[in-house]
Amino acid sequence: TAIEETLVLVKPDGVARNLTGEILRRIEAKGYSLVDLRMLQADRELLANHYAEHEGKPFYEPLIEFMQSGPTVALRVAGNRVIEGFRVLAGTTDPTAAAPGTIRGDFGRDWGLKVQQNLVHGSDSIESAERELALWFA
Ligand code: DAT
Ligand code: MG
Repeated sequence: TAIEETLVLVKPDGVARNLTGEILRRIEAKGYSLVDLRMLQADRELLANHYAEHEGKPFYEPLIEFMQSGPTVALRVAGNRVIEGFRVLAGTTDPTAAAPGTIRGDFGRDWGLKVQQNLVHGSDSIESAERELALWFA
């Protein structure tokens, strides 16, 4: 297998809860390599591009609002099968249902908001990883 790169985001809830270090620790402990890192306040244009596949869905507007609520940490992470591997580390989308041992399962919960605050994003395919890395590390 070829070495892949993926985009990981520590979303505004993860940054606000001081979980950036813990999330980085898990990625590094798994054996993946951190290639690049930046902290930024995402604007609507970036987020509309990033979440284009979800435009029109009921959670889209609250998601875009939430993602602008504070700084995000963007990580370029490399390793064999890292795209799949990080999504396993992250756990399922709904943090209530995410397995313990995963980032979302250990640190996430339902806060009663319209949006799922689930701490992290990970690209879901080689194509989306390339597209998303170009957006966040332009
Ligand atoms: P993932 O982040 O696990 O790849 P996704 O791409 O389907 O999930 O959705 C992107 C984000 O949108 C997700 O992290 C949280 C939010 N979201 C998804 N489904 C949702 C839902 N049913 N209700 C509220 N927010 C949702
Ligand atoms: Mg997704």
